[in-house]
Amino acid sequence: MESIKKHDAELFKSMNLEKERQEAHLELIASENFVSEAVLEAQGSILTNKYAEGYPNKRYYGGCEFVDQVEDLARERLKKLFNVKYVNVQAHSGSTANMGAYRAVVNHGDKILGMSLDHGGHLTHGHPLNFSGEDYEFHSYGVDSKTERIDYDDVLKIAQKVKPALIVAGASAYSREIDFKKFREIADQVGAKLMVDMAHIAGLIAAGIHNNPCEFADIVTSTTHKTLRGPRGGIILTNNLEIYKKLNRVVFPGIQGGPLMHIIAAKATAFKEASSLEFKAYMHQVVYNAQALAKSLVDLGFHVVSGGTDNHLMLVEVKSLTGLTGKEAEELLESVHITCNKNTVPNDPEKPFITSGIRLGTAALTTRGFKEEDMRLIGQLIYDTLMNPGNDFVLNEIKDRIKILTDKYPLYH
Ligand code: DSN
Repeated sequence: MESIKKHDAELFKSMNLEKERQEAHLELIASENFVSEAVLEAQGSILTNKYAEGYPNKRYYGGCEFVDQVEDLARERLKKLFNVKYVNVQAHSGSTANMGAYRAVVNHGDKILGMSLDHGGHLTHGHPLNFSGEDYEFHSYGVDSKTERIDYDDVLKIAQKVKPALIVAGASAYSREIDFKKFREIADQVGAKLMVDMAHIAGLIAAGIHNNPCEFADIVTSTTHKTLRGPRGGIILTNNLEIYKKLNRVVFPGIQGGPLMHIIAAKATAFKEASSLEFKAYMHQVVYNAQALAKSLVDLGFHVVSGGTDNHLMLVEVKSLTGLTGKEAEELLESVHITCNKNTVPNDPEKPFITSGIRLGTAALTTRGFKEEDMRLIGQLIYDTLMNPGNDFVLNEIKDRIKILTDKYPLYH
């Protein structure tokens, strides 16, 4: 940040504070990660200067021969990573990727069945204030009240009643492996198309830890910045040529103008990283770490939704044990440098801005090198923090323990 430091002291101050925050805090937000130097370099590169509306070899601007190479590289690597025939790497975000996917496979006003937000779904899966809830008639399925897992028989029953044109599988706060084959069978039984939003678990799928939705779904979307550990952005994948042709028109010129070529370059290098053996080992460690953290929280008396996790995240109901709402827990944890987000738990009596739970994820800390023993210690520190609101002596001790931990695993040397 040398040039920013020299030419824009005001901006540098805030950016540097954020760098220090990332270094000094335990980052447990399940949708965040720390990218490699290569991804950072690509995002900060001269590719940001180029307009390239259209697709490789069919652009609306001159001088695109080299950015064509970049986009082709990203596309080829992505296809190989998920063993899929066609991809679009231009979506600026997960949200526009989902908008593109909906427009490619259903019509305005059609019925769509997705997971309800308060059971782990996502805003773009039909929230009334989101474009998805405005443009389509959304219906929802949730998790079973006893097992707190998706009950596929129940999904089928709802699908038979609703008769949706599209079923959406995928979530932003669901800790169990999703059976995409079962979702395909349900979709086939009711004559619906199947879309999978794999944003949270894309890294696990790339590493072969969870089943690959590209084998079963008509269309698959993802962000690239969560477990996949790339730049902020979206991608869309399909094995269906007709859907692919429509999708490309829908993304450009339908939704977006010029693609962000510097971000596409960063996606390309992230896809290369994600195809390595090191990445596979990293993803396994993410899951081991999540399981160690979940177990330590359960052992300490917390209710972890569904009893544990098969992926990188968990939902922890904090209110019954600590008397704190999710909002209070988030704020208290932040005060000792543990960063996470409040989250509704299934059938939460609290409003989404208050909640009874928090969501924790291990992708970012695992990138720093944290292992299971560190996770067990973090579980204890979370417990000690939430059981001692207002006890400055204990909270300061916890802060010191966290400093030792973050110093042990430096970020960006
Ligand atoms: N906001 C993301 C998350 O935290 O899961 C989803 O887009």
